[in-house]
Amino acid sequence: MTDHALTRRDWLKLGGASLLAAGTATVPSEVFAQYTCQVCDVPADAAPPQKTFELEIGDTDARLVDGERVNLLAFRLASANGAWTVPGPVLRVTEGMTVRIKITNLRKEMHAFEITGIPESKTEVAPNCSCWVQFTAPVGGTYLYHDAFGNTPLYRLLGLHGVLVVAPLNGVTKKNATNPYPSHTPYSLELLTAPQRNNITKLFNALGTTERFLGGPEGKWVPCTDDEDYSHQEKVWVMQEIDPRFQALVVRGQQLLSAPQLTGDVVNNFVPRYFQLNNRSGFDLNKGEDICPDNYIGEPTLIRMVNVGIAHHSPHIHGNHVFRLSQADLDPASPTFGQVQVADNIFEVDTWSMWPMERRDILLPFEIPPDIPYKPLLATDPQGIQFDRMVARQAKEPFPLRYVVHDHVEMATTAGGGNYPQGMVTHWEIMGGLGGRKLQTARL
Ligand SMILES: [Cu+2]
Repeated sequence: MTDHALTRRDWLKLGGASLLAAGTATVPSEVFAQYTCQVCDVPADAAPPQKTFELEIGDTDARLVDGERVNLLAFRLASANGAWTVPGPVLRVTEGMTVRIKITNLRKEMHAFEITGIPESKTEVAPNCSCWVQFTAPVGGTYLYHDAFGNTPLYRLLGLHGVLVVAPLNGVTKKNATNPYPSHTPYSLELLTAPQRNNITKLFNALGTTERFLGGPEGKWVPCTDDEDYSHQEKVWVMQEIDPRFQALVVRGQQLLSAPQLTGDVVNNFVPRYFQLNNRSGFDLNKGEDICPDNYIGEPTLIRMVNVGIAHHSPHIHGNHVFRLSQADLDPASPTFGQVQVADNIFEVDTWSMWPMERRDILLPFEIPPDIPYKPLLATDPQGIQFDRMVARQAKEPFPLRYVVHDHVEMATTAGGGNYPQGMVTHWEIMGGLGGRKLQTARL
């Protein structure tokens, strides 16, 4: 790299090449062969699965924020009857479970499947064929499934990616003299090192029980149930990028078009023009329960973030700091490559890095923002009369309070080559003061 300022392309290279095994091998679709289905069933004597998913690989399209349309490769649950989604469906399992996944390739080129950090989940699937994989769910955390066929990020960038959430087996803190309410955490406490366990335990126990994190027993983090993609207190954000020149290679029902000038070196040829969360950007991210946390004070929210693109991102939020709970080990040379690393020293940050293939869990505490006129009154008025005035719209800052979420890597706040702020920009929302959810539910 030269000593002048980084160009856009250099940034992309930095993001992609430094962390990915950036394959320059021939892209699979260059070879148009007749495939026969390989035998890839789980052995007849394999343990019976406790959870089974059937995924299909096919194609779909999407309208981008500026009206452009692109074709995408997509996953769907075989049972979903036609609902192809990018990212793919959120798969939820519990640590230690025997999980079986059937992958059926409805496209006309070879595809592959793997879950980062779970080597047994890896397979390849020929056109119109199915393969089964079976594995034991690893420790609690956020995982990413994707198609890395040919050892390039091509199919991942074209849309074949999704999140697997592993719920912990022993994630609940103990009730004792100093801790009146057991707290759910996203991690298996017994499997953590002492510093990790202490940090996670202290933070999740503090929720709802301290002067800073209000709410009492209602102020706890509540995990998603098994059949939910997301909930009030748990969101899944998939950061992705679109280069329409690559998407144009996807033609519905046909083999991927051949374009060696692009696919011969995906990382260096890919120039993202759209920067998205869950396949939307800018105006299209102004609402959506999958993305926008809209909760009351004292409803801490976990955000599971993965970056499936090849650019580096640096998300930043206003209003509250977040707690950086865990990340994936991204060092291919590390013996724990791909595994979830829970922080042994939890940092409170207002921006954090998201390298390609990074998976990070962060906790948005929904504490009282430091810049609203509520906290000074707390000592004399624990019920928060000022908050009541705000709810009644008698104060200068009525609810909801909305705070921006955006990327500090500025290019990612644009769309279509400069249209600002139509990129990776959204918001979170404080709907009201303490106990607001209860009141709202009572009214309904
Ligand atoms: Cu900002």
